[in-house]
Amino acid sequence: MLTVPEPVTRPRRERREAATHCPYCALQCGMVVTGPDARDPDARGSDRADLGSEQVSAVREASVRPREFPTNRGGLCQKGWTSATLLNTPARLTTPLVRRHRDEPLRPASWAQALDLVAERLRGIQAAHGADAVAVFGGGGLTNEKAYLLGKFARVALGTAQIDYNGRFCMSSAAAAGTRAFGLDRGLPFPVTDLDTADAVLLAGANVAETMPPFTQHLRHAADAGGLIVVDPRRTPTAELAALHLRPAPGTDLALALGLLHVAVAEGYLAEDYLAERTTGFTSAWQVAANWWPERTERVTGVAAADQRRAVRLLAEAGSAYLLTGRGTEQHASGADTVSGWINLALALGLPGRVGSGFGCLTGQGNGQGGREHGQKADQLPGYRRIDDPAARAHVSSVWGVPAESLPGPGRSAVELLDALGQPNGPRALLVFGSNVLVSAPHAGRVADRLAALDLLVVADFVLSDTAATADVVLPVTQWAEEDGTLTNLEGRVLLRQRAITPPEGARSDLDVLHGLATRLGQPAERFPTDPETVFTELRRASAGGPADYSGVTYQRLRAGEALHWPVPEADHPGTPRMFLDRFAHADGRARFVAVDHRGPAERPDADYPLLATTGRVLQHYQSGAQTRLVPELVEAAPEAHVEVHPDTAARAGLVDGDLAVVASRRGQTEARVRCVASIRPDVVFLPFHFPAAQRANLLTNPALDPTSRMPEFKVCAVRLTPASAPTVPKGSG
Ligand SMILES: Nc1nc2c(c(=O)[nH]1)N[C@H]1C(S)=C(S)[C@@H](COP(=O)(O)OP(=O)(O)OC[C@H]3O[C@@H](n4cnc5c(=O)[nH]c(N)nc54)[C@H](O)[C@@H]3O)O[C@H]1N2
Ligand SMILES: Nc1nc2c(c(=O)[nH]1)N[C@H]1C(S)=C(S)[C@@H](COP(=O)(O)OP(=O)(O)OC[C@H]3O[C@@H](n4cnc5c(=O)[nH]c(N)nc54)[C@H](O)[C@@H]3O)O[C@H]1N2
Ligand SMILES: [Mo]
Repeated sequence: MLTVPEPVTRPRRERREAATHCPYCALQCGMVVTGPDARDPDARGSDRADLGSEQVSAVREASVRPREFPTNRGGLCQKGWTSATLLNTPARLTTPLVRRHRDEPLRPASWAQALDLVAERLRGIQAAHGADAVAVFGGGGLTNEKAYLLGKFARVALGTAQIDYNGRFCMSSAAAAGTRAFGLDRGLPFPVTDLDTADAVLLAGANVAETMPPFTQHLRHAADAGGLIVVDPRRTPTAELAALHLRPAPGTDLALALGLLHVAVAEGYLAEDYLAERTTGFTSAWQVAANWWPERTERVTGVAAADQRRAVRLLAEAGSAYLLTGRGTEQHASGADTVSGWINLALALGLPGRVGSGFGCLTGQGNGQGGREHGQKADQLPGYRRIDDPAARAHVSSVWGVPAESLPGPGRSAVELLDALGQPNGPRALLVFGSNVLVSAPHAGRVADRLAALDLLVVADFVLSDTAATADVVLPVTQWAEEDGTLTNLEGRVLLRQRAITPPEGARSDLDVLHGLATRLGQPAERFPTDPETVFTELRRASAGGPADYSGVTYQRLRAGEALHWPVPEADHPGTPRMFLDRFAHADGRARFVAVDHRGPAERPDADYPLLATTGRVLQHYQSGAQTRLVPELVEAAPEAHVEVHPDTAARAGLVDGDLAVVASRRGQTEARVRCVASIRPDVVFLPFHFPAAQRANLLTNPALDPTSRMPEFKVCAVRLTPASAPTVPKGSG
């Protein structure tokens, strides 16, 4: 595999450059950041009066350019190209903010005041209500070091079981299904460059042309070979690249996967030798799929039987075929079973665990993979260990120097945690690191009520996110290009993001914040190191022997450009770019078929709410938009929420393209500009979730949870569409 050595950080006059990676998604595109050097007096912003304003910005402003790296090959998307804007933004937080009462404005405070206040309030709340009265919410954008120390902080400094993170909104269903089938969850168990020679790729619910644009390079061969299949209710830019676009109704993917398995068996494509040697459980999975005749599948999903057959033939007759899933197929109350349905199909065709074919789930956030391995998850200890496993507790507690009995057990999952805030027996304080739940959590109106019921909300962020704006204490932290840290990208490759520029005065790293709070809560200083490499060295020990074993990864090896995909169990281990080639991770070495059946969405349309709403992303904005809504080029291209509607559906609602509509569900309503799209299913509308306040798509969404993964159903709820009656927002504004 192509590996590009990471150029060593080197001074270049008063500017310096660092080879690093993009702040946004899990593709972690290679880029170079150029910025003011710590050693450059002009860069510190003090004596600038003698410089003209152009000179000032030339010295102070950071910039980015792409570099060659296997995931992006010198490409970047619009968010990547504009990512330096946030390093230079006037909206940057540089001082802690505090308020004593919710009706007061946030006021600047010193770090000592802010941390003293938080520690004192946390101690008081825990003394009165117990350790679990304080909760922690993390994020998949945090580096491995931060995610690890956050989990340790919760379990050791706070002694609370109540920690979970936004990956519960993102990767949990994929992770649950992967673990169930293969014994281990690594989103892609092969490097993305393996896709470069694929003849057929089925993408279920992933719109990579907008969510990971440079990734589409890896699909070119399959697209040119006429083997790209996209499963999406909308004709997305990704579907435009495909030879075959299947448009199931939202929430019916499992029926489709069962139907395709039926066709594969009926048409004689079953990989019998592979099944016998490498899998168990086919018979029970087949008992379900046997009932999913193509015609029945067509009635439930809307995908024509002929297209189902074509899809199976394209996959089965390709020399090299892959099946990949994204959030479209996963973010459902039956998401884990749906992914199992796709895995069953991949196993039946003999794809996983072979060179030149495979199954994978596309991880979303920058550290969506590493973020789900190192203990910020409610049921987890570092190294992807289970917190209810006595051996795991013994190992990790010995690394942490605490008694195993002192570690709490599993806590509430993200949606359940948010739902319990301020309730009797629920947490009364919440610390948020790396998430903007007021915009991104389902049933956002309810989340706002729960946050308001807290005694204490503390948010660490580098900008005043929507959630931070409602907090009692806001702690200003450093961001990607201002600090070192490792991330694990969508192919399980551990990367070093290097510090390129000096943080603004006043901002502290998340590691510093955790250290400051932990010591104030009585922890020994050395238990919460602030140096990322020191934390990583401890993480390696904590992960040793676990499923996600990082023991052999070092900053030195990463700086030298080694391509280390976990597990890396020893110092001289070359890493594991391809997993499962000899055996799967279950004790018997075999992959499991899981017998799953279609259930359909948790909420159905009716006369009052006749349409199905689904939600997702646009190219220009990232997640809750806290970051990208501060980048002028991106705001100009995508200024406000829109709703994609079939022209006939719009006409029936009395709407035309460009009108402002109210979209209402059983939980709330939101406003969005109508965008008529002839290629969307007439029974479906689509809204991006990146926009704030009254434009939040999550005012609509259903917090129904998957029983296994506890992931909410972001991708389908019943809605109605009406014109925004009075001109609440003047047309054309935004
Ligand atoms: N521009 C941009 N890029 C991003 C992000 C971002 O916010 N903005 N976020 C990053 C993160 S964290 C993630 S998780 C990834 C997500 O990446 P994707 O999974 O590609 O993104 P989504 O837009 O959420 O969903 C993909 C598609 O699912 C479709 N869909 C909706 N309902 C269904 C359904 O029932 N079945 C099927 N088969 N499809 C359905 C939607 O129409 C949508 O086109 O993107 C990453 N990259
Ligand atoms: N309706 C709907 N809702 C969705 C989805 C959907 O498809 N539809 N997708 C879901 C998915 S897949 C995801 S991943 C979530 C994501 O949604 P969120 O969890 O809200 O993610 P972000 O918007 O990235 O928020 C991250 C926040 O943390 C800050 N931040 C970034 N890096 C750091 C750091 O290192 N330290 C600290 N302290 N702060 C940092 C950012 O400035 C930002 O304010 O949204 C989910 N919500
Ligand atoms: Mo995500």
